[in-house]
Amino acid sequence: MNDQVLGWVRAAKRIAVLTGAGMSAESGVPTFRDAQTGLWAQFDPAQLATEEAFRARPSMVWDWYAFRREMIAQVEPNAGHKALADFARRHPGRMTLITQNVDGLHQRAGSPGVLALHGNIFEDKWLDPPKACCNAAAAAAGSPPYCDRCGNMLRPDVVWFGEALPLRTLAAAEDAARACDLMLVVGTSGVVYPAAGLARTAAGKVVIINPHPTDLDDAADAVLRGTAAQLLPQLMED
Ligand code: BJW
Repeated sequence: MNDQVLGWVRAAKRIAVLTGAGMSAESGVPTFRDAQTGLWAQFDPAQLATEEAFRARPSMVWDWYAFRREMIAQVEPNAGHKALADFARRHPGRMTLITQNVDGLHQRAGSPGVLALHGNIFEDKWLDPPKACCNAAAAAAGSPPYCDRCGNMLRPDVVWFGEALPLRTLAAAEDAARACDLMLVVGTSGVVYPAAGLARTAAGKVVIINPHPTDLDDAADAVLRGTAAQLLPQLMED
């Protein structure tokens, strides 16, 4: 382990952690953009992760999310998720955990107050503003489920391209980035904004944990080439 970075962790009063899909890779959740194994190695994201795609092919997009829900429900938080949750338990109030992941694994590991920028794959919301007749608990079974009075469809409560991030969650993440003296950027390619911008506006030192180069490496004070489940337990052990 890099002694300089260990020193930064020990000295930091406020640590922000920004995680991406690589955080959950060792739990068995595929990333998006890894060339061979990524979810988008065979799919065009514009065909799946936009409102336009859902309106054009609701069953196809719904079924893709249903497949991912089933897969994620079967995996467990890894040693990296657990190291962050344990650190938060030992150092209440010292760390803010910001994630782009929709898989809920940080929350299942026990991390408190997770700022989930891109939503939660296990929750649904109405595609169009709900009317009085739209009752999610009584939605007609379908792929996707729908309101049998007005035809409104349920969709996963995740943030697609072109959609705004949850306002308060993003504001809290921006505050944490501006206030931190250390930001750990774990398992993200750093290509999706505004999440990636948090690393560029971090007030403190920026440390990247990733086995491969990322778009944020130029913003880093240190880059640790390794995986989340290997490096986080060593880094967060104190
Ligand atoms: C490991 C590892 C191991 C492997 N350990 N590491 C500024 C500039 C340019 C464009 C824009 C901009 N601002 C906004 C945009 C547009 C757009 C955008 O960013 N486009 C770019 C792609 C060009 N952004 C948006 O549209 C956002 N909305 C927005 O800006 O709204 C504005 C608005 C305001 C007001 C009103 C209306 C609109 C929304 C972005 C939503 C992103 N959604 C997705 C899908 C979520 C749902 C789902 O899960 O299906 O979020 S896209 C996808 O990418 C997902 C991820 O959270 C996100 C980031 O991916 P991530 O996590 O980085 O994964 P990968 O696969 O890219 O990388 C994995 C990494 O892990 C790799 O580096 C590996 O090496 C590494 N790794 N194993 C550690 N074991």
